[in-house]
Amino acid sequence: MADYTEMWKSLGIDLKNHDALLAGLGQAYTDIFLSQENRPEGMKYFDFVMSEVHGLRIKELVDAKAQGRKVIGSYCVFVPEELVLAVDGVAVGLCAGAELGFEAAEALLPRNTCSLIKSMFGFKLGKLCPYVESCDVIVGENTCDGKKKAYEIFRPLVKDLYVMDLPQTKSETGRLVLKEEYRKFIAKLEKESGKKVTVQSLKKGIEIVNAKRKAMIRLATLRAADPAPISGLDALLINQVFFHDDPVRFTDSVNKLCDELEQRVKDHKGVFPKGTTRVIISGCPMAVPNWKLPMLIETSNAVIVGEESCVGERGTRWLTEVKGDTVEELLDAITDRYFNVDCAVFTPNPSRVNYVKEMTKKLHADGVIHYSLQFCQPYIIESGPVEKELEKSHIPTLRLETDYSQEDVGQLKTRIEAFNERLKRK
Ligand code: BJ8
Repeated sequence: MADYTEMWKSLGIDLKNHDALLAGLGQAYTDIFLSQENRPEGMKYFDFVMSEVHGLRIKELVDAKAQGRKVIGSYCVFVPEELVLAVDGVAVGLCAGAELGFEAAEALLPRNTCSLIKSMFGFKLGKLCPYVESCDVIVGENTCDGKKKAYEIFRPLVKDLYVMDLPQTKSETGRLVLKEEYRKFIAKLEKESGKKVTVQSLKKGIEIVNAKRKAMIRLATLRAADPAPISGLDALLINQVFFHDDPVRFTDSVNKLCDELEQRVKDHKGVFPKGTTRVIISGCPMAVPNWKLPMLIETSNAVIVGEESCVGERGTRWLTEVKGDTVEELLDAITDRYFNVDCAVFTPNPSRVNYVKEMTKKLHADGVIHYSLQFCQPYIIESGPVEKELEKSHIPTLRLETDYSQEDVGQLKTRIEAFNERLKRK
């Protein structure tokens, strides 16, 4: 990586802490990703992206800002990238996947707050994340109570926090709330960027994001093959990079990788031997560099073939229909698309478990590992009924609760291995 010290300094990054972060991240990446066998050649692009995740990509953001484009950060898949692109902005997902700066975070938040929220604070308070520091606007959303209340404390810490309200029911009123929130968000984006959302710019934004999602759907579909052509770890990584990378370049790279995976499937070539136990992960999103659970699963004689998560199919499986010739009609199409997202903050939320069942069938999975972050009420509470429903449908399910620490690695590994034994006897 080139020397980006001056760029990081200009963004106000704490260089000492940041150096330690990059060193830890680099080592973890080598140990977890580069040590895998039979990786597709196409993963080299994503290895490169990760090696430059705080370098080249940040330079691109800085350059975009110099050209007058606005960088909009978010923590949730309910924030439509289409709208950001329609004002020629750059959308970045802010990751919050590491146990960093937790001490500082716990001075502002209760200890029993989920790791994702603590990490969001930790990165900001520790001045560790050049993405956060590059944002002109950070968008929060009223989803779970944890995030909703945490944003009140987060507001004074950042330059411009814009909080979007979200419905909690899939009702006609709920859809109306979402549409009005997206309308207000357009107004905010237009004000910040000085650019108008037009039919043309919105259609272009929709097409770019749809192409990105189509590539991810193609990737997800290829994972139905046995042997699995790509590891769950690599597929998760691609889902994580989805939130940071330039969307057009990303789409191109995923499609190139899929060409290679198609050939692998034809040649019956995979990352694990044919017949390896296949699992799906369902639950909370896994942000970079939260790789603990997938690493434990895939080093326990099982392969992950799908993620029912916002960093996974819940975030990518729906396209926005390009229908309508007015901004209003396109806004309706965008609202319809996002209103499908079956986050556990919705009540009731039957489509989520139904989709887990569908995924299990189409990806030929042997079982489901339900992953909740500790103190995440929506997913922990929903995990009980999800497990019941899946087991009723003869889909073995393991419920795990964890955080970003490494303390429970041994215990998790034992439970995963016991679950794999159960799947083998199925
Ligand atoms: S649409 S899943 S990205 S809200 S883990 S902070 S829920 S206490 S992340 Fe999410 Fe949007 Fe929903 Fe998806 Fe709260 Fe749970 Fe923490 Fe969470």
